[in-house]
Amino acid sequence: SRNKKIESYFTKPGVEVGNIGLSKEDIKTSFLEKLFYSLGRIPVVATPNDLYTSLALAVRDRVFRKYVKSLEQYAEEDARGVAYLSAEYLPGPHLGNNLLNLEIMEETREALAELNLDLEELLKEEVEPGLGNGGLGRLASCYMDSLATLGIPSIAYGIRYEFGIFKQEIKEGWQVESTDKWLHNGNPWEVIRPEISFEVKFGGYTEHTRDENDKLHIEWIPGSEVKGTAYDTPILGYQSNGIILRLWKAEATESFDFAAYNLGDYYRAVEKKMRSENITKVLYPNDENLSGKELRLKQQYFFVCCSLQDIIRLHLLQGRKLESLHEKFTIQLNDTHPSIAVPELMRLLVDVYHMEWDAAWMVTCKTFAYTNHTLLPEALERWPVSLIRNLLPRHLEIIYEINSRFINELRGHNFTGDQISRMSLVDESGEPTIRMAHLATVGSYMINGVSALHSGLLKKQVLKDFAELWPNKFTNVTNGVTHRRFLAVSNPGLSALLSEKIGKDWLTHLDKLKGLESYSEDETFRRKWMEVKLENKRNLATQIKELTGIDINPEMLIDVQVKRIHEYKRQHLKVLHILSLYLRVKKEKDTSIPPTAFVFGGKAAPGYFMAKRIIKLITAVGELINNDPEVNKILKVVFLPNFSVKLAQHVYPGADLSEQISMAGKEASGTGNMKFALNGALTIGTLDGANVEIREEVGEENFFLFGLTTDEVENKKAQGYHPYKIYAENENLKKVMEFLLSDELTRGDTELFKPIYNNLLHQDPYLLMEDYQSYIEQMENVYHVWQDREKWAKMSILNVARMGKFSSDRSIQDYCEKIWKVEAIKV
Ligand code: NBX
Repeated sequence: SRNKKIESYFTKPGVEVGNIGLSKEDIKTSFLEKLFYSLGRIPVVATPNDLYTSLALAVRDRVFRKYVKSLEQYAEEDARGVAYLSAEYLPGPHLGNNLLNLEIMEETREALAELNLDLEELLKEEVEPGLGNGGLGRLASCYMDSLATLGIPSIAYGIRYEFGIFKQEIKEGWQVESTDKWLHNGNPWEVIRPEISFEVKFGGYTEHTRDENDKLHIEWIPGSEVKGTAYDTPILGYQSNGIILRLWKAEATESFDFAAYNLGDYYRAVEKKMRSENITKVLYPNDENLSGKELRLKQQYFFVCCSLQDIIRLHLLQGRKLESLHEKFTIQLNDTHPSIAVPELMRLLVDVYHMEWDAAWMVTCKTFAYTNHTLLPEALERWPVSLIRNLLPRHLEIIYEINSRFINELRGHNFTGDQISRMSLVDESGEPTIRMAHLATVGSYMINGVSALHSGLLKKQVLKDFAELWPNKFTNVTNGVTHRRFLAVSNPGLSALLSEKIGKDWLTHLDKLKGLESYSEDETFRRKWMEVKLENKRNLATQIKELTGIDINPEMLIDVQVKRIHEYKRQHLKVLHILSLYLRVKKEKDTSIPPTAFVFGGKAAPGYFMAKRIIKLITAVGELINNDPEVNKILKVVFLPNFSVKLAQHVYPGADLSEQISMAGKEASGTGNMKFALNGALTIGTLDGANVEIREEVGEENFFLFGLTTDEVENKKAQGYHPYKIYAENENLKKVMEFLLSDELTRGDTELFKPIYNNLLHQDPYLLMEDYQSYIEQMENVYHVWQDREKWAKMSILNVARMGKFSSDRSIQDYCEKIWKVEAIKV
């Protein structure tokens, strides 16, 4: 009501505040205004970053115009909404995507051209927020895109890491890490919201007292406090309004500044300030669990605590009661990273808002839903009880209370003692730890895996007992990717060809791609298809040259494996295949192999010894092959440094072959597999994760399958697996393996690849030896089909035509229907 006068300007029909038009002239004017008046720059001294920032600010105004409208609408409709809690996001560059969503890509290109500027050059200037490790963080961002496009009332919460995932350089073939200073040039896409800030407590102890009615009151007396402040980034949808990505930054609380009445206290206050800010300093670059890292638990609690306080604020702001929280909000936990939210919501409801335990537990269990992203035992989060006791003493009490009530329930259901100790939230087999997956499962109304296979295994392995207890709480939502970023923005050539044939509806309804199927029989269309691919391959070759200095002939088969480096993902299986080809060319003088460029990319966790060695292996093989004139016309090996969303957008469109070769049962879903196929690459892969469903959709005749199935893997391991035997009986494999130790490859450092060699020969937990022959044979088949380009093109077209299922729009619709029961708001 205070701002009624201002509001009248905003809501007057047909009246816009400021210049936010979408014509070429409007964009040009805004761009110049931003350059002169927001940055205070004259053209002669404007840097490329100034020009980029001016354009970004001009676009941001238009994004906010839409976002503000959607806010109004949500408030009016009092709709049920989603809060998405994720410790990681990988949005990728914002500018190009926002131009697409606003449908002003061409107008902007022309406006800049009239100023003698090149849009592509400005797009290159953007530094992306690397606030995640890989698939899980990127998935969260794909989901933001679809939530916005579909008009689902939602808000995404996370952490504003000052330093994101490390920058990877390759020095003498090894990965070298340096800090990612993504905020160095400022960030035109975010707005600080100083008024949206909350206090977060840590440490201390709890005090239990009884009042005159013998009611128990529990107070948490913290040892320290920090403040979390909101930084908002609008995420626009296609032809629709946006949603907010709200990231929390840690700061010192005011009270510490005020306490500084003398010099000694002043310095102590400053020190405290620095310690507080540490919480959101840096992303842990591990895509596995790092048990016992106190700062990591602090990060998790910090962002969960701020987010829940914000959700409660929004709920109460609408004049509602906390008893109805679950009716207005559903909170999605992106893996267990935010699962401390379960006891935290209980604490807020019971201790702060004085709700009875049972009522609070009812609200809590109806509010949360949990997505699991991994079955790897080493990746499941567990926190030592001692650590939680020190950092979050009240939460430990609440977890114990939840657990004891849960165990009572199990006793009522006649679960055996064995089952109960398996299911307990507390693992007491060694140092007592809290199993966060169990906590998330007990505290949620729904639990989902991320592909059909993975969701099935979740019920058979990790959460077996829970699935027996609550069969209806388990479901599957197969992952998806935003085809707007990963096709429309990143592959304009293919997009134009698609739209020319089937119209533009695929941008919002990816299943419209089905309309392409018949064109696979059309020779002219196939030619155009291959021309577009070749152009994309040229572009990729240029990128490769710029980043590595290596020349790739774009006519080669471009065979790509980009993803985090992990033994289960088996980058080293690909290396064994490359070495087998090398030995064929070199020793057998076989020149019949079709020219192929093998492209790798991905980061290794800095403390993951084997993964770093695998990078060194790839680059050593590259050195050997790329510099050997006898081989390098036929084979090339490239390791692309610092794989990121930005780089990925160049890679997927230029790939012919997509490598999805994890050991069956290990990759929860994979999402790169979808991005490749969507851009017309064919897949060689195992029956793992979403590969299974991709193959189902595109047809088995259009997918190169190899390797053991999940069941076969299990049986093999149960029977006792002997990799050495397989090696000893396969002459070709033996030669390849011995080559790992050769002077040619190691340049005399015989120890260099021994750890990999020994591991494969004697343990081989991911069955490379077992799957080797099947892989080599399927690669021969790939080459066979590649020789027939017409057939390849047909398969490529059919792959794209049948990828409709893998849009994140479909995934979000699944979440809405199967889990959230939330409906879109029409705008
Ligand atoms: O999540 C990935 C899975 O490995 C993929 O199969 C799946 O497609 C993707 C999306 O569902 N998991 C993943 O990326 N995990 C992490 O990045 C991660 C980060 C921090 C951490 C543990 C895992 N502590």
